[in-house]
Amino acid sequence: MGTNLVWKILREHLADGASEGGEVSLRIDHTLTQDTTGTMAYLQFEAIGAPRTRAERSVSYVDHNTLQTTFENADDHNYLQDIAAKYGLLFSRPGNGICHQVHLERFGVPGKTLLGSDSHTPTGGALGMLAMGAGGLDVALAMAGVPFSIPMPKVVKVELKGSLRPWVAAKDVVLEVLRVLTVKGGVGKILEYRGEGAATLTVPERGTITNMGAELGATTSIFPSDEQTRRFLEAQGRGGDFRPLAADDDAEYDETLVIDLSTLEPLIALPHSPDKVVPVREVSGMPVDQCFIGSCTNSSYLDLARTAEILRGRRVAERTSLCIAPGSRQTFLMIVRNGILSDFITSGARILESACGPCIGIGQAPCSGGVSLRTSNRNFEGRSGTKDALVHLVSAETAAVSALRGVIVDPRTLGEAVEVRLPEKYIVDDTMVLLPPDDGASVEIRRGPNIKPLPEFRPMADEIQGEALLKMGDNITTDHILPAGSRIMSLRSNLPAISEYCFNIVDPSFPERARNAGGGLLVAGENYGQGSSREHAALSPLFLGVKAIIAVSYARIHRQNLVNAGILPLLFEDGADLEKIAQWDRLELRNLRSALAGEFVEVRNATTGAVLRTRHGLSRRQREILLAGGALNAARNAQR
Ligand code: MIC
Ligand code: SF4
Repeated sequence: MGTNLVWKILREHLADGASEGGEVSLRIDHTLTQDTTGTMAYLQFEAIGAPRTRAERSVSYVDHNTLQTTFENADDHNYLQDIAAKYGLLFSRPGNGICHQVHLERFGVPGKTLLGSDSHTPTGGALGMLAMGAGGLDVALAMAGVPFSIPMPKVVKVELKGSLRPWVAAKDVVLEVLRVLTVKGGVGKILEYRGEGAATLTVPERGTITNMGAELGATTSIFPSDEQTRRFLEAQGRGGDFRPLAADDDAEYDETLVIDLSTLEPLIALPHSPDKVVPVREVSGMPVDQCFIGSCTNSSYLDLARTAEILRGRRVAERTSLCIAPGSRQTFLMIVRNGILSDFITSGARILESACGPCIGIGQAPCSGGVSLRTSNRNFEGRSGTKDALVHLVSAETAAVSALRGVIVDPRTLGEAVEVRLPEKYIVDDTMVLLPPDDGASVEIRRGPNIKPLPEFRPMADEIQGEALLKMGDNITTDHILPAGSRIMSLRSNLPAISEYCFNIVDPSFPERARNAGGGLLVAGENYGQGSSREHAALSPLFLGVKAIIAVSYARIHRQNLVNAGILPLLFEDGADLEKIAQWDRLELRNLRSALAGEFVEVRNATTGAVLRTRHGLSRRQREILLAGGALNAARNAQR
């Protein structure tokens, strides 16, 4: 039996083979960070004490906190720029674009591993990279040369048959996958796309699909490196980076999903979850307050060129605002030079800088109760900046046609489909990427007052006692745990300040209650911590005294972030036991060191007298990290 593409790349990168506890540890070739996770990642990299990044290519991007209403963000940008110069990283300046788009265009290489402190790092899978998201500390460790571990993945063959019909987009493909698999359907899995349908999709279209694999909870998604990849890299002036890569014809997979592209129609994810997917026609006619075309999912030149074909010579509806953010400076330059920008402005669109912007609630918050149609990847409650906004996720085509009509509408109603091809040559101008000096030793690092020292990490106690400070249901997102938005996100380098917003969307009184109770535990349902890679969603609860969490299941990145922070993430042995704990119940966990050596950890509910069995499901590596009081302590101990 032959080998699938995922295992071909994994095998080339195995650090210690498959280790105990069902993990695979991998050598990492490329790393990326973005500003809102980067500051914490580099504070930790400094604490690890490595002289320079050991990755082949490390890029620090500034693309999230680009709105500078007060000093914090600009200070953080300066810190990141100096860190890059000192430690041998490329620095992509604010204005150069969204990390995933820019990495795809300028840096991604087929067959390489990429670790990024952002959950949408798997976008790189569009080029045949094995690209994974992680917390900042894991990226810092990878830069210091420490292998990165993932749970032994199940590889899913996603066989794409046929080809897309007019007006149906790559976004509709991934929305269909979300409809079928749901937001937890990808946990522990890598999706490998292949088949005749895959061959018809360009790299930017593949990028839309691999990008939203993050919403499935998948470890990553990947396409083969084929003629489409060669064309894209050559158009980027990087033909030399091309390497053909594909699964063997008789490759084995753990699971298979077949999608016939020719049967798909325009789809839409309804509020507040990316898997609440229905055909657009089912909700057509609903008035739309706002459309946003942008984000790392749908902001490529191809997306904007298609949008221009739709908008040219037409006007945006009077009660609808259309904003467009090109994903990268390259795309921006392209649309300026070929007149697309003028088409946009003439149609009444509002143009934003190349950055995450509205996707993460940094600007363009919808009106109260507003209906917003976005080409981004997440429509979690409150993420747009307006708690009661109704955010829907769609393709650029659906957003553009709906912006013209002022109501949600199936784009097929516009008539003949637009035909846009991948450019022969992209404009290449990398002057907004700064190269580090050969020796950065003398670089002085500017540290603004927003950059606060790291918290103290203490070795795990043998006994944990406390109240269940919060009891939550299924699919709690990192936006619930630590909300997005420009105000809160500017505090990412300031743990004491940002912790005041911990669980703000669930219960704003949480920080005060946690402090008054002297810390405690959290209880949750399935897929706890889905969404972002932000390790602040673990560090803030830690800062407020949370010592353990008991959940039915966890999202991969968040679970590892909890371990890295030194918070014990336990699993209910029987999901129904969730009902045996109420908020405020007093919980006791004893003899933890010996319990962790085995499989089970007993939790006593001192309020009701019930005794529950939980599992830890942790590898030896993870247990050692927890006992040391987090990954930073463990790394420091290893150096002694
Ligand atoms: C997101 O899309 O939620 C973010 C903002 O890009 C996060 C990273 C962060 O919280 O800084 C992610 O996806 O990892
Ligand atoms: Fe930025 Fe949104 Fe992409 Fe996150 S999902 S990296 S906030 S554009």
